[in-house]
Amino acid sequence: MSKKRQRPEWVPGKAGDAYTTYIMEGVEGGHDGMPGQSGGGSSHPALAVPRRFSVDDYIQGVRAEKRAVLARTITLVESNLPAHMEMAQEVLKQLLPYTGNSIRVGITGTPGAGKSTFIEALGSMLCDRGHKVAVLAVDPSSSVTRGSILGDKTRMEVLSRNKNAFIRPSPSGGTLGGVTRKSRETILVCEAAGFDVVLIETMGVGQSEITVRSMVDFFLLILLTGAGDELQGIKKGIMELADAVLINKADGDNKIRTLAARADYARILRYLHPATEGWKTGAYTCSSVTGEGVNEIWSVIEEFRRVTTESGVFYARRRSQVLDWVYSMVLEHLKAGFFNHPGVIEATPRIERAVLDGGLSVTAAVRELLNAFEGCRNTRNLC
Ligand SMILES: Nc1nc2c(ncn2[C@@H]2O[C@H](COP(=O)(O)OP(=O)(O)OP(=O)(O)O)[C@@H](O)[C@H]2O)c(=O)[nH]1
Ligand SMILES: [Mg+2]
Repeated sequence: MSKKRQRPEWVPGKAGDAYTTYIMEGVEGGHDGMPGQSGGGSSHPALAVPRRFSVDDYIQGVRAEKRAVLARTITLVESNLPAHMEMAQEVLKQLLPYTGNSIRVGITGTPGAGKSTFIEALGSMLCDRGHKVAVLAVDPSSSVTRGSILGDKTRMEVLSRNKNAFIRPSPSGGTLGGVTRKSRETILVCEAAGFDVVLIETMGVGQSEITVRSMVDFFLLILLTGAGDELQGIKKGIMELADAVLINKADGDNKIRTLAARADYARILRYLHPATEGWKTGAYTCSSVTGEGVNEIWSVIEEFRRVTTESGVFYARRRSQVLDWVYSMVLEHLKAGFFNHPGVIEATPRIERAVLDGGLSVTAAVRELLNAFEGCRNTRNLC
């Protein structure tokens, strides 16, 4: 097992800041997920962390809202090493009673629509009001664009310095399923650390929107105007996932156009199936730069929470999300087990060739692959 140690990458100019976020890869080496005291966030004795953490150290640190321990716990949760995963599950189990007390908001939209800038504006406003805001990213391509949320493109410089905010870049590596597990568990850890607002920026396209929808209470779609076609390639399906559509950049010369776009979207939304039972998805405008309209969107989110809590939809969705999570993980495991099975790996080239040459039907190919996986056991009924 390699002892590869990850070098923490500090946000420029923030070294020693107890509240600073730093970017770190998922753990692959033989350590327990943190760089030890040097990377723990501070040389201040109150924040110093020992090299090896027990389950109790994690729990107590998270519950005491220590940033360095929170970051370290998330790193543990993101680890793919079996020993870390086992420990992470024990930590999560013990943190579970303290989770669930946040509003989870997913934010999606076309590239450059202003998602990060909006999060900076909303998050800063909420922190000023005494909320504790965690910002996470879900990006299935993050193994390539690792850390982009805090990279050159970041619009969260102010928020990342706020003592009430915690920003975590996308977990690195793996399939969307792997990234999702890490993101969901990270939400729980943040909640146990007392964060009452969790904002999740989706950075991928397509499937990641559906995945983020399945882990949040409120889903916000940020759009722009003036991009030619009014729907900007946003499919009807994505609009049907949204609890609010926000047309951003309502400032300067663009303001008047955003108002027209808002009316257009409001009209379209009338014909779409609402994402949440008993809630009417509306269209709004805001400027993340001037801040105009940001407060209004937060009021919409609060109203959503009130209405859906009263109707029971809020917790019904949370419960069904947990079950979805269980079965999506079961499917992930089955899928990985299938494609990594030596018999399947060996048989695949021959079967693929036979199907493409027309010598084997698709159904027969499926049966052969399943036979290779299960050794002829009970596979006939599946085909
Ligand atoms: N005028 C104006 N510009 C904005 C507003 N919001 C964002 N921008 C600008 O739009 C650009 C993209 O903003 P981001 O917040 O990075 O957009 P994003 O959706 O997070 O982008 P990706 O993460 O790359 O998909 C930046 O140059 C912002 O300064 C706004 O409300 N008004
Ligand atoms: Mg962004």
